[in-house]
Amino acid sequence: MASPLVERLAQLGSSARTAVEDDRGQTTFAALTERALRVRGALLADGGRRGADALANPSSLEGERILLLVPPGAAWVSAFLGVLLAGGIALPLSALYPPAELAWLASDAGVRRLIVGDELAGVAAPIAQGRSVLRVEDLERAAPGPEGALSDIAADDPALLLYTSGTTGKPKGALLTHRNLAVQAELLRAAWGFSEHDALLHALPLHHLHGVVIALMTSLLAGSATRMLPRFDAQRVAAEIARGSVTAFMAVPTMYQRLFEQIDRGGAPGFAAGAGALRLATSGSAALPVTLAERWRDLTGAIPLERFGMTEIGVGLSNPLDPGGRRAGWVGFPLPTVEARITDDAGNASEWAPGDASAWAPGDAPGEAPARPGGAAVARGELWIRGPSVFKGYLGREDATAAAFQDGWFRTGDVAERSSDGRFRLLGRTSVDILKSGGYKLSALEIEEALREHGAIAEVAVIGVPDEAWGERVVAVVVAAPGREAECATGPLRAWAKERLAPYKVPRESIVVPSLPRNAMGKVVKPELVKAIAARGAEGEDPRAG
Ligand code: MLC
Ligand code: AMP
Repeated sequence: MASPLVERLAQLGSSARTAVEDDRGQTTFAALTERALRVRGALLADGGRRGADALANPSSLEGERILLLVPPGAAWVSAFLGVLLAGGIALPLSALYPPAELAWLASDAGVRRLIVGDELAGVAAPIAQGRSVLRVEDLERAAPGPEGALSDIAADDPALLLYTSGTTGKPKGALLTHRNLAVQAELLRAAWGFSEHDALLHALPLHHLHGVVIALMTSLLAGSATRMLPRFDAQRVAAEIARGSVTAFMAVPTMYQRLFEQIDRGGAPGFAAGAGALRLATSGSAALPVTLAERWRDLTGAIPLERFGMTEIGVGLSNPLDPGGRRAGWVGFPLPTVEARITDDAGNASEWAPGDASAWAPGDAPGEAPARPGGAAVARGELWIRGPSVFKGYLGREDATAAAFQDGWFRTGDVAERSSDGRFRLLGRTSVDILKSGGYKLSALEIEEALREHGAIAEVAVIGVPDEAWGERVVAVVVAAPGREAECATGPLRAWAKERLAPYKVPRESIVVPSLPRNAMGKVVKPELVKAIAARGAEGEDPRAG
């Protein structure tokens, strides 16, 4: 079967409507498609020129991973689509990553070519190391490349590689196929009522599912306009919303928190009217605190539409478009095509079939999806998901892919509860080592592994402490090598870690302790540490002391 994504892009390709608006101006679907086809042509021609690496098939990159370091905007989208249309796999990364982390990712993904925007040439330079660095501006001026071969791209060909942290030390590259992207975008278009009348305000990072797929692909494939900002900046976002030129906004809870701080500073004139006029405001990637949801409702008349997603499965559960059907603190119902299962501690499973697609027509709240025989009225346990939006596997990690699935179900590692009226809510994670800070998923083990390279650290435990602004705050609890306590204090440790880890993985605090609490097996009892450190914060002590 041919790629449904390519087919949809072809339908949009002649439209004179605005596809992307960035700080350089507006780009129509027709112009964007033309630019993407030129990128495709240049990638194929460049690939074909490289002696030993010559393409076996001159009209397909056949799954070559191409790293993108391009600022958000039309050029990012044309580079991304160009890679996909050439049969390649896009690996979009953040320019905020330090060179060491970018180099590791490029090498894990087997990257031979990078596409960079001029502004980010300096970021790309240290990781070039024998790889070719292509300027997006040059690619967009090339000839469009061989015609007709676009239909050779199959639905199950991988299109996107997103690195996600897990319970192993290093992140794993999740491969999402053309079908995954098309299904996810279509599910959300239908459930959230996107159309060519929409303009989405986009300020999410473009190296994770939320920004690339949930926001950008949904808007783009629905034929909506996407207003792309260079980065999230509360003042800028508040001004755009106040201007009333967008209809939809998607964000992580920390962004809502930042917007309220902006309002409280008196720095968001006209915001309430603009926000109230939005057709849709969604929240995801982390739990939206009920207080924030209610504050948004007081301002706009409706709580944000909260939904649950994950890199490997896309959005699985969503509150309905109809504000009356939403419930604060809950993430809603399985989307059509999504099968959900809850397995309790005793191994008892309840399963729910995909919701009735007609129940997801815009404006309607879905009805009760019947539990299969044996299904409990109220179920609580690990959430498993199955369906066509679930990813293909981790790049080069058959072991990890096999471990992530059981009987064809993807095990999310999230603990969920399903109420008797069919709604789901999340209760936490099965692993204490998976953290969420500002919507970014972090592996405590990955951060510990990096910190252990520091000569002054004898032992370390990384934990997530509940935090109003970030959801969880990353804290390193450290036993220092004798006489080297000063090097383990927050300031010096953060400076050291910033050279090695993406900024949001760097612990916000380091707490030096004489020893770590361990159980009889010698394992650090992290829940105990979290409680102790959260209590210190609550008592108003300086958590940096010690
Ligand atoms: C930035 N910093 C963070 C951080 N983001 N620290 C911890 N956690 C984070 N999430 C650091 C900065 O590096 C900086 O460090 C300091 O905090 C202050 O930075 P800032 O400029 O105030 O922050 P900002 O750059 O504005 O970032 C905040 C944010 C960002 C909320 C805009 O975190 C963000 O874009 N989050 C979205 C993450 C996301 O898209 N997740 C989706 C995953 S997919 P210093 O040292 O300089 O002070 C997924 C599936 C699904 O989860 O369901 O959606
Ligand atoms: P990621 O691996 O970065 O895609 O993050 C996916 C994880 O984010 C999920 O497994 C959940 O733990 C969390 N998540 C996403 N949406 C929500 C939500 N609405 N509420 C709580 N947690 C969420």
